[in-house]
Amino acid sequence: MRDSQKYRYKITIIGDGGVGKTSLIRKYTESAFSTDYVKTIGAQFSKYKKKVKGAKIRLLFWDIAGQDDFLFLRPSFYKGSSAGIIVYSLEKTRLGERSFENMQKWLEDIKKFCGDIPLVLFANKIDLIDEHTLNTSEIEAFVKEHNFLGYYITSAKTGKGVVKSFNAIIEHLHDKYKDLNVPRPKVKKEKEIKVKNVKEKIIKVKKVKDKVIKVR
Ligand SMILES: Nc1nc2c(ncn2[C@@H]2O[C@H](COP(=O)(O)OP(=O)(O)OP(=O)(O)O)[C@@H](O)[C@H]2O)c(=O)[nH]1
Ligand SMILES: [Mg+2]
Repeated sequence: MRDSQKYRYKITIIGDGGVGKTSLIRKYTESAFSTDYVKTIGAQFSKYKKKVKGAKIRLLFWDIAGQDDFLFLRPSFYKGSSAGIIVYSLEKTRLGERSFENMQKWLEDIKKFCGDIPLVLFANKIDLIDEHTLNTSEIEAFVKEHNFLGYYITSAKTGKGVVKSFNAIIEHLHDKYKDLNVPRPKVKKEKEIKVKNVKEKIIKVKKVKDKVIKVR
């Protein structure tokens, strides 16, 4: 398959600080996990290649810092997102509770800058609670009310739900956008034509200038 048949999607991951955004991306892209918490500064992106139904897909995961210190930078990081993942933590702590409450804020934030892009919810850190005690009715209501594609119960630590959830959103994106995603050679060709046109224009302008000079 030629380079020309690659597709590109930007997936933006948001949610409160410490819920596990960086860890989830790392688990999916590198199968690795660390218990250390290194706060993301501003944002960081990870490139990842994947094949879906024979098509080469290039993914760009934009991991947005959850801490409010970086609030002012967010609009520029959101730009061009094909889809969004909102993460909250299931842990029974203040961080966990607040991360659920703040999902509304994150949702408004991404909608403001990206419009109606496909969204999914990840309820992370399932390993920290007893799964049998998990009541999914609140999550289901939120997802339904805001028209999310769905939700996934995940753990970046054990890997539970991680591959399945990322794959699902990538496959959905590809189904939705594959016909709109312009293969690279077409883009190159258009650019070449534009450059040619610009050159021609420059030449024409020069000629006109010459004429003007001649008239003078
Ligand atoms: N037990 C458990 N810990 C997790 C899980 N996911 C992340 N953590 C831990 O939670 C802490 C925060 O994880 P990060 O991935 O850095 O969180 P973040 O959402 O990227 O945080 P910011 O960069 O500040 O926005 C780290 O200590 C991780 O090891 C999980 O599924 N289970
Ligand atoms: Mg992070």
